[in-house]
Amino acid sequence: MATNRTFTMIKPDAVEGGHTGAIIRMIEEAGFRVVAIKKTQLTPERAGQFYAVHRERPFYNDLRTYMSSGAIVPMILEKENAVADFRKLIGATNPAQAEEGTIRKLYAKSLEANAIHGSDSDENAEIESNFFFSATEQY
Ligand code: RTP
Ligand code: MG
Repeated sequence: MATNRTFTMIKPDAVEGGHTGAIIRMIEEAGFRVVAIKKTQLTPERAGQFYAVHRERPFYNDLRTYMSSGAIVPMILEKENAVADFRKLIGATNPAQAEEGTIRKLYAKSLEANAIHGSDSDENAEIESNFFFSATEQY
């Protein structure tokens, strides 16, 4: 399988909780290379844009508010089979259903405040990477 990329962000609850370093360590120990990284905060408008695919869902407004409530740490990651392997590393959306040893099992607080995002396809990984990083920041 060829090396490819995924996009992630550590969400406000996990940054606020002081788990950024531990989460990045887990990601690197799982074999991912950090291609790009920063700390920033979304406005409600930009959070809504990022999760626009969910705009008809009942949780959309809460999600916008939560995702703009504090600092986040977006990253681009590289590894063989990056998208699928990263989704495995983070675990199920609902931490109550996440497997032992996954990032969400260890650090998520709730279904909404679930510590970390992971792209769900190669196509979305590229769109989401470009949402946060210019071409000259992606090494
Ligand atoms: P993500 O996009 O953040 O990696 O999460 P995911 O694929 O595992 O889950 P998705 O269905 O894309 O949902 C996006 C985020 O919305 C919040 N959520 N809240 N209250 C609710 O019912 C609910 N459901 C989802 C979570 O923060 C979820 O990660
Ligand atoms: Mg998703």
